[in-house]
Amino acid sequence: MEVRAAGLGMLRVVCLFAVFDAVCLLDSGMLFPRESPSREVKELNGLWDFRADDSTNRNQSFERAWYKKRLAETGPVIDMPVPASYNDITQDAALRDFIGWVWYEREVVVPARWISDEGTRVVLRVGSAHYFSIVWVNGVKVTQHAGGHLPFEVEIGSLIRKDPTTPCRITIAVNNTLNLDTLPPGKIQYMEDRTKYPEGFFVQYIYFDFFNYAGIHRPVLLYTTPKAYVDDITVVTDFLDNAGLVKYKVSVQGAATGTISVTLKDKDGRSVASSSKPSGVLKVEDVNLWWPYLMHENPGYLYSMEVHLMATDGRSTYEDMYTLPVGIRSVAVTSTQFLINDKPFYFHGVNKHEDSDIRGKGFDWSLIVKDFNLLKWMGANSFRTSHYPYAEEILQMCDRHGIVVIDECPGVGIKDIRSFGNASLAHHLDVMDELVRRDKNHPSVVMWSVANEPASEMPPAEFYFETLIKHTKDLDPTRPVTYITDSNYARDKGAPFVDVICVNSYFSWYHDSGHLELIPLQLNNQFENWYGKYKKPIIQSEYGADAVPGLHSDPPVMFTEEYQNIVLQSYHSVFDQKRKQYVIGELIWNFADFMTVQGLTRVVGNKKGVFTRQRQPKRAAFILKERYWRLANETGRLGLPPSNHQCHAVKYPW
Ligand code: BDP
Repeated sequence: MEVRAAGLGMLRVVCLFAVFDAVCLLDSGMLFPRESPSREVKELNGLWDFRADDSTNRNQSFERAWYKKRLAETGPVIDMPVPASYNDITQDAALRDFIGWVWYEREVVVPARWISDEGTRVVLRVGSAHYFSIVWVNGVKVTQHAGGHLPFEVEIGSLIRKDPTTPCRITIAVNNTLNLDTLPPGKIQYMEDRTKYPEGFFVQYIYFDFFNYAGIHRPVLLYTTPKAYVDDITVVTDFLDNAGLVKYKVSVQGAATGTISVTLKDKDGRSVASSSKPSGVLKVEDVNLWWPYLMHENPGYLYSMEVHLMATDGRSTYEDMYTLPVGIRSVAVTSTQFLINDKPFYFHGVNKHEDSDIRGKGFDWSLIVKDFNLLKWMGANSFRTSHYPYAEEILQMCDRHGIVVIDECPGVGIKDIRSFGNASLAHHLDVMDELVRRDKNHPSVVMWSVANEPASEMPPAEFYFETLIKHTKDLDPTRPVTYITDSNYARDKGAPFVDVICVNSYFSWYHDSGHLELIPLQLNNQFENWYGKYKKPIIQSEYGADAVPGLHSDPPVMFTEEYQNIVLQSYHSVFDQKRKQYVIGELIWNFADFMTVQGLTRVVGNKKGVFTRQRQPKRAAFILKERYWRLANETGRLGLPPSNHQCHAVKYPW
C-alpha cells in the first residue's frame, strides 16, 4: 500500500471516528439473518396460497376477517410463488393491474426444539413486500409495515408456544395502493363520468417510470437467536499508513450483563485483531483494503468480524454468535473528486431496476448472478439502486465483487406539492432510518441518494431537502449524500445541501428530438453551469435513449440501435473532456429494458436498456464495454491488459 501524508490521514481518522456515535432513531437493529452455531434459519420461500380482495370497496377481506381462518375457507385461492411479484404470474389482466389488498398464507412446520426451548427467540422476517403489509400468526396480528423495499421482522416465539399442537399459520396481507405520503407517492382517482366508466372505476396515478409491481418480493424466513442476542453491529473503517482501523459498536438485547468478544479474521481465517469490549477500534496491521472492481488486482477484500456474546439473566446463560463481513476502506469527496482509499474513483457504471420477465421485482438468484456477470463483462465498476433499495443479497454481491453502489431510497416521483408536506417528510425520514440501519455496514455503499428527480424547483423543496439531507448525515456522517436532479441549475432548491451533484439529462430525446448534433453543446453547458454555481463534483447519473432491439437505420432515427449508439458516443466525447476537471462519473440509463405502465411513449416497457429485458446485448452494450475497459485502464490504475480481467471476448488496440 502506498504511504501518504500521515498528518492529514490522522486528522481524517480522528474526525471520522469522532462522529461515529451517529443518531439511531430505531430501537432495534436489522442484521441480515445468518446461520451460526447459535442461530438457525428456515426459508419459507415456495408456494403460498393467494387471494386478491377484488370486492368493490376493496375491504371485504377485513370485514370478513380472512386472517381468522384458513384462506382457502374464505373463497378460491391460487398458487403464488414467494418471492415474486404476483402481477405477471397468471393470465389474468385484472390481477396484473390489481390495486388493493392481496392475501398470502402458508402453514409452517416449526422445529419442535424451537418451541420447547423457551430460551430461543423465533423471528419471522420478510425481506420486502410492496407496499403496506399486515402479518398475522394463527389469526393474531403480529406486525405491520409501510414501505415496499425494506425488511421487517417480528418475534413470534411466545405466540407459537401457546398451543404447540397447532400448525403455525402465517397470513400476510399486502396492499400496493400509493398515496401522496407514500414513497414513492401516487394518487387514486375515481372516475365519475358514467358515460365512460362504470360505478367504482378508479385508476392509480404514479409519477415514476416503472411498473408498480407488487407482492412479497424478497425471501420470507424464520430464524432463531438465543433470548439474549447480538441485536446490532455498526462498523466504520479507515486506514492510516498500512494499518486498517475498524471502529465498531455491538448492541445487545435481552440481557443486562454479559461478556462480548470480537475477533476480526482475514480471508484465510487467521485472527488479525480482537477485543473484549462492546465497542472500540480494531487495528489491522498490513491491511488488505477493500478496493473497487478494476481498481486493484484483488478487489472486494472482506474480513470477517466474529462477535461472541455470553450473557446471563440470573437463571440461564445464553451464548450468541454472529459473523459480519467487513471491508476496510475510506470514502471522501473534494470539490472535484470522489476518493476511495484516497485515490480518485471514476464511476463508470449503470442504473438498474429489480425487474425481469414473469417474476417482476421478485428476488431471483439466477438473475442476480447473470447481472453481475454482465456488469463485470462490460467493465462496469458501479451502479445506482435506481429507484429504491435493492435486496441485501445484491449488496452482499457488490461487497464481494467490489462493485460500488449509490444506495437510493424510494423517493422517486415527488412531484406533487402535497408530497412535500410534514407527513411525507416524516415518512421519508423514517425510510432513511430503515435504509441506513440496514445498509450501513456495506463497504460497497459509498453514497446515499435520498430521492430521484423530485420537483426540486418548488419552494418547499428547500426545507424538505435541507432537513432530509441533514438527517441522513446525522444517521451516517461517514458517507456523502446526494439526490438526483433533472431540474435547472438556477432553480434547483436542494443542491446547496448535497455533497455531489447528480444530474439526469436526455438531450435529443425528450426535447430537440432527433437533433443528435445538439448533445455536445447542451451537455457542455449543463456541466459548466452546475459546476460554476456549486463547485461540487458532478455525476451524470442518467443519460440514454430507447432502442427497440433489432430496429436499424442509417442515418439514425429515434428508437433504433444506431440512434442509441450515437447518443451514447456524443455524451462520451464530452465526458472525456470534463472528467479531467470535475465530472466524476457516468451511469447509463439503463442496464436492461424494464417494464412500465402502458403509455404512448413506451413500447412494451422502457427500452433504454443496453441489454434487453432477457439480458441479451444491444449494440450499445459493446460500445459501453469498450469504453468502460478503456476507462478502467486510464482511471482505475490497473495498467493491465484486459485479458487478465475477464474481458476475453474482444481484443482492444491498447
Ligand atoms: C428519468 C427517470 C427514469 C426514467 C427515465 C426515462 O429518472 O426513472 O425511466 O427518465 O424516461 O427521468 O427513460
